[in-house]
Amino acid sequence: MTDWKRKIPTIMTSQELLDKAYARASKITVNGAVPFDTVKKTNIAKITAIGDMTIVTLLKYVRGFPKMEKEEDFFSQLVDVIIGQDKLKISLSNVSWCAEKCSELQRKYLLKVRRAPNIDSVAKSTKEFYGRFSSVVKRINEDLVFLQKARDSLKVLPTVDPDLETIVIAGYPNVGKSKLVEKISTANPTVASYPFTTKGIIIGHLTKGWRTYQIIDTPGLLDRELEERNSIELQAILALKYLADVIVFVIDPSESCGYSTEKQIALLNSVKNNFNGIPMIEVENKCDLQGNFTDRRKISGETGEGVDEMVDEIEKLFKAKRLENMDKLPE
Ligand SMILES: Nc1nc2c(ncn2[C@@H]2O[C@H](COP(=O)(O)OP(=O)(O)OP(=O)(O)O)[C@@H](O)[C@H]2O)c(=O)[nH]1
Ligand SMILES: [Mg+2]
Repeated sequence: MTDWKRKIPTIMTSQELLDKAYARASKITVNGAVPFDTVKKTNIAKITAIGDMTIVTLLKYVRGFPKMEKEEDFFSQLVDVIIGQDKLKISLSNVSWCAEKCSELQRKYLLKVRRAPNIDSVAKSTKEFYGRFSSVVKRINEDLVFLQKARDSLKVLPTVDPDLETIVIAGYPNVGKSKLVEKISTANPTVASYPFTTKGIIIGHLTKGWRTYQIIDTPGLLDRELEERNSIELQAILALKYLADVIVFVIDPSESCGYSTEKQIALLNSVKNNFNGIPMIEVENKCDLQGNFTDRRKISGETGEGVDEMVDEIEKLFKAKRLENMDKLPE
């Protein structure tokens, strides 16, 4: 699933597909015993090549796009936000239809040409094949153009691994989310683009024993209350729900982030409501500074204070979650 983005081929337009197939076919000659034989064999080879090439390419397009069967899935949600799942499904099914039609035409005209009694009749049938084939391929041009756009949009989706246990770090800007990801990551975090934000999301990995957790921070995503966002952007944010196994909500009681504690707590409540069911740890960061700290877990991404203990708590939540999932397994 993770590398499907690389598998989607460049999608040609109808005209490009036809030009390519016809150019290839124009180079084909097959020698026969007599001129009639030569013409017939050559045209049979051309029809075969044009059909095969186009069908193979179209089917490659259909297979290249990820199957979005599970709606409750991070990628499906994002695909829906960015390009619309329904539109994608319709275009892909039109491309399949076209491949099927091409195959029908190829079979039909190979038979016609094989049975043609003379050179004129071979030429006539071949010409007819070119005409009908072109028109079938041209009918899906809009779908091909759409798929090419979809491909470009999908390429900017974040490269996250949906199979890894994932910690999502949320909170207002400047509260120290990125610094925290950096602090607890075993390797340097990478930046991946995320729809509707100019900033990317930061992805880190934390390896503990033989387990690797994925840590994702949400810069610029949660800086306004969820209720205020437009629905498209909101959907993109909520897609994180399908990825998050544990949420760490970071509060900055020093308020050096520029937001009051009150505002931060309001966002915390809104995240709680929208991501309900996902275990959440609330931490107060920047404990090396002065502020209205409460009895929540205190940490400092700067000095590292309290960070190991926080990671222990995260691991405990994962353990509990795994046990819970084991209970759900069929007997
Ligand atoms: N004193 C102190 N400063 C911190 C701490 N954690 C982060 N900072 C500082 O706070 C500022 C913001 O930190 P970031 O990690 O970039 O914050 P962020 O939440 O990722 O911000 P956005 O990406 O804009 O949402 C930086 O100047 C950090 O150096 C901390 O524990 N103590
Ligand atoms: Mg950040």
